[in-house]
This record gives sequence, structure tokens and C-alpha cells, in this order.
Amino acid sequence: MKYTSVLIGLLFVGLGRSGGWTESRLCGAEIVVPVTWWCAGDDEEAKRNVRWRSEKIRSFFTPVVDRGRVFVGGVVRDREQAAMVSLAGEDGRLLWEADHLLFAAPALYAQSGCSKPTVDGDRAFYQTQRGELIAVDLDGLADGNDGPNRDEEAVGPTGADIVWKMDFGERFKIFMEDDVTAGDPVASPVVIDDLVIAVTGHGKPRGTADYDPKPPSLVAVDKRTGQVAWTSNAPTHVTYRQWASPVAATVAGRRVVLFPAGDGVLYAFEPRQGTLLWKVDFNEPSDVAERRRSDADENSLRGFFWTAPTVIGETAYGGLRCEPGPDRFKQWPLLAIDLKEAAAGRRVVRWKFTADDYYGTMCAVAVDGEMAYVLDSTGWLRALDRQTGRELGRVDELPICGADLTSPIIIGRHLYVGTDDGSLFVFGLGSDFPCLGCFGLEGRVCGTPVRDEGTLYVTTTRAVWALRLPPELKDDKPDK
Ligand SMILES: [Ca+2]
Ligand SMILES: [Ca+2]
Repeated sequence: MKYTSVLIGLLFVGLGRSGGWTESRLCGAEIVVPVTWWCAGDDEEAKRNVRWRSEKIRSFFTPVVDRGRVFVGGVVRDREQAAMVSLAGEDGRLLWEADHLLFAAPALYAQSGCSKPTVDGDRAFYQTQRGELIAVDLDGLADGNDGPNRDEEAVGPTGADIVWKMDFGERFKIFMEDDVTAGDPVASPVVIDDLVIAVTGHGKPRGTADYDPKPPSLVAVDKRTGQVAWTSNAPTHVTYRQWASPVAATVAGRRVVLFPAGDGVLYAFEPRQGTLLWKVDFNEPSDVAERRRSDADENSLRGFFWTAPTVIGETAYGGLRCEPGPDRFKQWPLLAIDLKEAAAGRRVVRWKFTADDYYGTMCAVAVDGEMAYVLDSTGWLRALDRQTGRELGRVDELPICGADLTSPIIIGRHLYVGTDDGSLFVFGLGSDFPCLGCFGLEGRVCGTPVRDEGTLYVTTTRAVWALRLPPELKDDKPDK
């Protein structure tokens, strides 16, 4: 099922506003939270909790805060245009806006727009839903027109300064569906030294075996000029498409860029030259064999990365899922894979989590010193022992209703989880992870929140929010 059709099928009931203790009833779910910080509306309570909100852009992705500015990729003008915007951290006013064409698609499908940007120095790099890689000047045109690209489409004080851009479809003939693809996630590039490394999104028509192995899936570009440094056309076959972001890591003393690919294999490249160093398959061989015995078609044999695995030290935590649509093989395990062993050519699974009621995840795993927190595709939030993968605690039935984009994230000493009904839940850490409260927003909360001093920035499919951190959430530990 596409994200978009998930969205259509939702019944938004929302949180009941009834003072102190609050019940949320959505899709049969009930959760009791000790306090709700109401943020929607114009009343005194919302004014107390909200520094500002901007309806300039709607976003599925996480914002980035840099030197007092908030950068958000999404869609604008009732989803008619993809855009990257820069908002002032103090009041949310628009500093600049870069507009990009969307695939010609029904407006409802046009949700993903532009990716989460990656900020490096005075530049941001991001990708569009149409398969473009864009470099933009954080200061906009206010400090002049920078870079080889001088053909700015927007002029005036809020025009964006595009430094360079590359169209993967035009340049490499990658395959991208059009109207259906419009609702898919968009990968974010990673910057390593002078190179921007990006996943092109190359895929194949849904439900077919028709994959062209020639176009590259991973491209490294000089961050100053936009010139191609190297490309890789690994993998040679994909399950569907590729939208998990690359990850910079150090494994066995060597810097690598990890590419979570469309065949469920994690590829490690030397970042300067693009030499493939090693790879490790996240598909369990026994699972693939079992699916083959069950007469699975070729597109159901192997899962692919819906999101990048979480790399902590030399362990990668993550799981795979199959092609969107009815999935006969729902029990995709969550794995902790030893990357140091992988670099030595050995596939060592440190632990594998499965359960009769665990159907896999499409989200990133949040990991701290003790626990790995995973939000599964039925809306259950579980705390697993980071060393063994044993389940130590869970919260049943968060009002997710098939949420497939929101990842849990640890900020300071708290775990944040956004849901489809406009709630942002906050939990304490540990195996019992008690619910501490909930922000009541509007729109789906799909990107993870970002904290900057006493402000929490959150994007939803309705607005960008700058929230005042309640005193009970201010902690004394630095952010992780
Ligand atoms: Ca400029
Ligand atoms: Ca320019």
C-alpha cells in the first residue's frame, strides 16, 4: 500500500480535549497520557505552548535547524509545488523559498516534495521527488548569487540561491514512476569531505522483474561544482525502488559510506573513489528460502530498506520490508548486524528479533545505551535489550493506524514518537518507558522533532511548529 492510500483510508478522530487526563481513541486505540500540551488553535493554552507556527509548507520530513534558521522540505500551495524553505527561528517568517516541479499527479499524491536537507557549511543539499539533487546557499540571494547556477527562477528578497542542480532522470536515465511515485519517501544525501553522496532512487515498474541494471543507484558529486566524482550501479536487481538514505560511518578503523539498497543489501564504499569494500545482506537466507518454498513471486522473495539502518558504533540495527501492497510474508525480522565482521567478509547477526505479533517496521530504530526502541507497522512501540534483542517492554496500539514514516527518536532523556492523529508522544527511557505527555498538534506527524535550546521544532502535514519545551521535559543531559 502506498503512503498516499494509507492516508486516504484514515479516520481522524483526534484527541479529546478534556483537561488533565486525556484519552485518545483512534482506530480502536486507547492510550492514557498524564498531560497534553495543546498546541492547535488560538487560545491561551496554545499561545503558552507554541512560539510560532507556519503554514508556509507541509512536510513529511524532519526539519533541520542551523544557526537560528529552520530548513524544511515539503510541498507548498496546496500541494501544487515541491519546495525547500528557510524560516527564521525566532518568529517563523519566510527567509527564502526554492520551488520545484512535482510529478504531474493528483494533488493527494503529491506529498513528499523535497527531502530533509543535509547542511554542510553554508550550503544545504537535498533531493526532490522528481529525482533531482539540489545545492542551495543557506543565505539565499540576500548575499548575492552564488555558484555555477545563475539562472535563478525566483528573484526578490525571498528568492532561493541555487548553487547547482542535477537531474538524475535526465543525466542517468534512472527509472522513476510518475504519479504513483509521487507519494514515496525521498532520500537525503550525505556529505563526506568534498563529496555529496546521494541515492538516485532508481527502481523498476511495480510488480515486474523489469529492472535495468545500467543506471547508477548511488552517485557522488563534488559539493562545490556539482561535477560527478563517481557512481555505482550496485545493486544489479531491486525489489521495487530505493529511498533509504546513505549513512557515513567508521567501520574497522576505516571511513565508509553505507548504502542501504533496494535489494536489502547494505553496501560499504570507500567514499573518495567509490570502491566497493564489502557488503552484508539484511535478508535472512532462511527467510528467503522459506518464501521460495511458499511460492512467493520474485518481488516478494527479498525485502528492501524502507529506511536506513541505525548505526551505533559498529553495529547496524534495522529491518526490511517487501514491495508496497499486500504482503503475504509479513514477519520481517529486526536484525542487529556486526559491521566489523561484515568488513571482514563474515555475516554475523548479533541478534534477530521476531515475534508472532511483530510484522516488521518501516521506521528507523532509536537506540541508546541500553535499549533499541522500535515502532512496528501495527503501531506497537517496543523496547528491546540492545545487547540481546529481547523484548523488555512495550506500549500497545499507539494511534498510528498504519503509520509508516514516523520514526521514534531519542532527544536528551526522552523518546518522542509522532502519530497520524497529530499527536507527538513523549516517553521516559528504559524498559518501562512511561508516557510523560503528549503534544496535541494538527496534521500527521511524520518527521522526527528537533530540539534547539528550549524550542522543539516539529513538522506535520499541516504546518511547521516551534514549540516551547515544557519545564518537565528540560533535562540536564546534552542531546544525543
Ligand atoms: Ca547567495
Ligand atoms: Ca546561484
